[in-house]
Amino acid sequence: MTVPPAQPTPAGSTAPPAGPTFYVTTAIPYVNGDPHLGHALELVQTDVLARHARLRGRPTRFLTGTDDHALKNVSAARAADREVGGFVAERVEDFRALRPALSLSTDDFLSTSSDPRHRPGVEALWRRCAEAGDFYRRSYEGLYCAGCEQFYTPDELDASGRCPEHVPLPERVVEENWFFRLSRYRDRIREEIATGRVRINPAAKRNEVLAFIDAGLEDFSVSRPAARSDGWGVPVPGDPSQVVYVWWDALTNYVTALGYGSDQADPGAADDYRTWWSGGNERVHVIGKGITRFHAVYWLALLLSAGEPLPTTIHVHDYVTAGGAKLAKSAGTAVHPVGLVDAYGTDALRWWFAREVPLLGDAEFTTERLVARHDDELAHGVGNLVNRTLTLVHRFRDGVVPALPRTRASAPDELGSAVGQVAPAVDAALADADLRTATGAVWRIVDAANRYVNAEKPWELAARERAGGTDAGGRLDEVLARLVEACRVVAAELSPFVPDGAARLREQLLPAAAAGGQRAGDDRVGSPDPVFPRLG
Ligand code: MET
Repeated sequence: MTVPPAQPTPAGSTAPPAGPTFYVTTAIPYVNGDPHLGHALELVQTDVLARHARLRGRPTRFLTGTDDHALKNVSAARAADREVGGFVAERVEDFRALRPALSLSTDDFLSTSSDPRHRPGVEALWRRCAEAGDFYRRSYEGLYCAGCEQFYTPDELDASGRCPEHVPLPERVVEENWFFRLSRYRDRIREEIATGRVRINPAAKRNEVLAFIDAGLEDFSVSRPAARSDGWGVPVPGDPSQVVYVWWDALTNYVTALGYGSDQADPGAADDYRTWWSGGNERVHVIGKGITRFHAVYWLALLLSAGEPLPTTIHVHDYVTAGGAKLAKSAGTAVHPVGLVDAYGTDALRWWFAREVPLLGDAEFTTERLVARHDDELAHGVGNLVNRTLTLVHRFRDGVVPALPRTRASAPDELGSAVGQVAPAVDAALADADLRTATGAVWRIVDAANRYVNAEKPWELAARERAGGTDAGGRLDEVLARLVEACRVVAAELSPFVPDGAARLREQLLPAAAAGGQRAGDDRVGSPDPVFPRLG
């Protein structure tokens, strides 16, 4: 369990006391293909939410992992002529490696095939639903899309018989499966979503889910014959001829990582589960649009059946595209995030996600846009502001930051309001996972501070001070103090988005604090060094 103490913000104020806990998760990718930019987008978005919550002093836990028991992982292993366990274990490492590459602050990583916490939790949840009388066995014939790991009805497929996401045609499968009585939960699921107790964000996605529910919910198949997967998967409790359907298995990761099921007699008893998956605490999933129904409908149904709390928020993002195609291995357009980080750096990639991916609608990735965003906003905008500020403090005050004047004009000027409003604006935007609007609020400070320097002309104030002009020195103190404060607030508020660059900014802006201790009355800044060297 990770509960960091409340951090004082670099601007000097202490964060508010810890409120409810904040548990945030990504979807767990299948490991049949390479990690792509779509995975990186979701990991970075989730990391921003986690880092922001910690910055505000909230007890936070961030989980990601891998979805190992998919049939398509089995097929990929067969195609590579490999034994599935070894193949999957190797592939999992490629996903784990995204943590350092993307500077993620994950607290936990769960691989569903190898993590000992997982299987007991899957079994416990299954037993709970069985006790609720929600399973029955029947034979079933349907069209199965291996890419989605899902059965489709003919009317859900397009004229050529394809699912919305994949090129290969679904396959006709006839088999005996365990079914889950989803239809029983329709009204309760609808109610939870319509009232916002389970918030689906953005609202357009909530409306899609409600329309899907209103079209009727049919019971769905939750197991597969073990023979079809060479026995790969979690055996159905009490029926080893079947393995648990991979979506059931995968969704459960959100609670098995908290120890759900570690005590089979009392599955919800684990400390982590009680801390992070209970009562008024926040339980937040970040997912892509293609899997909304699994999270917003099936997952809620399983939890309702087992009598467990529901997630509080499901943030749904659209896709990153390259050349107009969704970035997925099956569509043949994967762009490897680690390769991009090697070429352009983590800050640049994270900043592109924050600035160019809208809340609704797909975002087309190009390296030109990535370079332009980085150079215009980080290298030029933030970099120049900090560089100018530090240079002025060194030239005119030997690197010592003057104290901020105690009294300020009652109506804040442009810079004052940009600084004063940034935290609530970022909080409100990130409550909607709206990274663009949040970074826009930070950007307002950068803009206002650059205008402030140009308007106040500190070099002229310094010349007047040297010539003995009354009050020029006091005014110069105030200008420099306010600029340093603005830069420190920018560095703090940027830290969820570009943590590496923000840490380097902090070293220059608050060297003593960054090195572990600052004495009262000794407020110095470090030397300016380009924090975001230009890429273009
Ligand atoms: N493996 C799934 C996918 O990539 C996500 C599972 S999230 C519980 O679509």
